[in-house]
Amino acid sequence: MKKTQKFRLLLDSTQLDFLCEAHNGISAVIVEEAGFKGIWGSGLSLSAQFGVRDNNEASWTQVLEMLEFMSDATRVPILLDGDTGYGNFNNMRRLVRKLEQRDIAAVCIEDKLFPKTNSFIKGQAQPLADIDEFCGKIKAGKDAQSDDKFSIVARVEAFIAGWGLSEALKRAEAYRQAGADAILIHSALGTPDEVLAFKKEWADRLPVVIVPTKYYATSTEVFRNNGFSLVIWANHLLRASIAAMQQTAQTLATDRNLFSVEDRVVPVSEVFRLQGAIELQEAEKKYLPLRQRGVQALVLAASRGTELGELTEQRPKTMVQVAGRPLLAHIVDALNATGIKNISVVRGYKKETVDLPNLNLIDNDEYEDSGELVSLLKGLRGIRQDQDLIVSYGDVLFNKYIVQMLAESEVALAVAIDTNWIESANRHRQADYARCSMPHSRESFSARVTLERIGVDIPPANIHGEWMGFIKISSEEISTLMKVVEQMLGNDDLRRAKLPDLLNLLVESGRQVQVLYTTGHWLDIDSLDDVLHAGNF
Ligand code: SPV
Ligand code: MG
Repeated sequence: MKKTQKFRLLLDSTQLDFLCEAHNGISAVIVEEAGFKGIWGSGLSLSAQFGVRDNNEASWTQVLEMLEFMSDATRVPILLDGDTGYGNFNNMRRLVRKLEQRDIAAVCIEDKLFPKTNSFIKGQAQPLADIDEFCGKIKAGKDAQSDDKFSIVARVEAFIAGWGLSEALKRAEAYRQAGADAILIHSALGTPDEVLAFKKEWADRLPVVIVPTKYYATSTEVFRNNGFSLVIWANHLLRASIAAMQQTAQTLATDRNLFSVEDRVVPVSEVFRLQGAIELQEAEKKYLPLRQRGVQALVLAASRGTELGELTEQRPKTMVQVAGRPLLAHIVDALNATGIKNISVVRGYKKETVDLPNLNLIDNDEYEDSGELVSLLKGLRGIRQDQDLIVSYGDVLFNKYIVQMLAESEVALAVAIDTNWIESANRHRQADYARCSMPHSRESFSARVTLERIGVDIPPANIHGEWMGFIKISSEEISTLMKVVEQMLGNDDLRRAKLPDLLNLLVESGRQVQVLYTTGHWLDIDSLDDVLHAGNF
């Protein structure tokens, strides 16, 4: 339903409804969230939030700009407090057209002179508009609207200016005949006497709107029982925010710390929520190329690395010093060098020693009687689900281009395979050899090579390379992979399964794991000899 129609229904229904003031985008959202069916674009509050007086010091286009933010941020109709219409009938026509373009449902104009003054500042001294002139303005506004549900509320200031009931009724009737859709009868008394007297005589000729700022102690039942259409809470969010801001500013100025105020302010996450940050994240998933969403890394580093003997008595292998810094620091450097900042590390053995800054630390306290898959699952559960992922072991040194290549591949799953596997074989290392859909060659450069199997037992004639321990997983694939790992771990025999077992299972079940061939430029640390080598890497 269009906002104009929603507002007209509020006006015309026999039930009492309420509008609450808002003065910018975020206060409009707050009003809507609180459950109000409409918003009062208060002239007092809008001018106050600009830091100027309610005397048309802010131009009408400045008001209009703010209204556009308010309207864009909400679905409930906005009734603009349009002061006197910012000029004569001609200004009023243009105002109505501009309001319609911004999806503002209605405007209220008051029968005073431009530039106006707030009704609560020396109201009695304020001159009223000529009735005929004001009627012309209403007619011009009605003729200018292109949506026949757009509403014009005529505000009668006779009581404010010190005139009596008969002047108020005379004016209201003239405005009704000029085409107004409702009458706002304003009063600065501390009791509802004037508006009640008006309503009694006026009866139901047109819906009647009131602003009980000064007669705030009156029970809402009185308004309901007397058949008013709309009650406007005209400036209370502005006043609430002024009180909160003054208190916070005072405390900050005196205490000079943030902890005095932290409990009194909303968390920044609430600001983001009100701004609609979640919608943008969803849209990014839909529209942004993967590369721009960023890539994260998950380093599996829970095991001790007993093969390094004494070196890992006090710390896990990932924290063993290589060229004066822990292995993990070198890994973090290489990841950072490819632009990967979001790095999670699964730690287990001597976990308190894995304490480098800027890491998302995930604990695997079952590291002793479980395998890599348990660490992987804990890791997958503890990372962002909306970024592509590079999984790495915590004991490899590598040139950044290897990770870069993986990060840039746009497939769901990919692994890096070193064609220089003979070197490992010559060093008599147990390596994770890979059999692929085609060997590394000129053709394989442009072909889509996929993984067929990883294992330590592949016959040399079938080996196409050595898996370096990296897996690239696209963000869309993370949740699927989590389910596969959960299923595998449901089987007790697979509790100690390793990443190659997972890759083999994926391949066997028909998933494509892309192979990216590279040659050398990495080193895994499996022996004291490797630690020494690593110093020169
Ligand atoms: C406003 O909210 O700007 C109004 C209502 O016009 S009052 O301040 O009561 O005049
Ligand atoms: Mg006003």
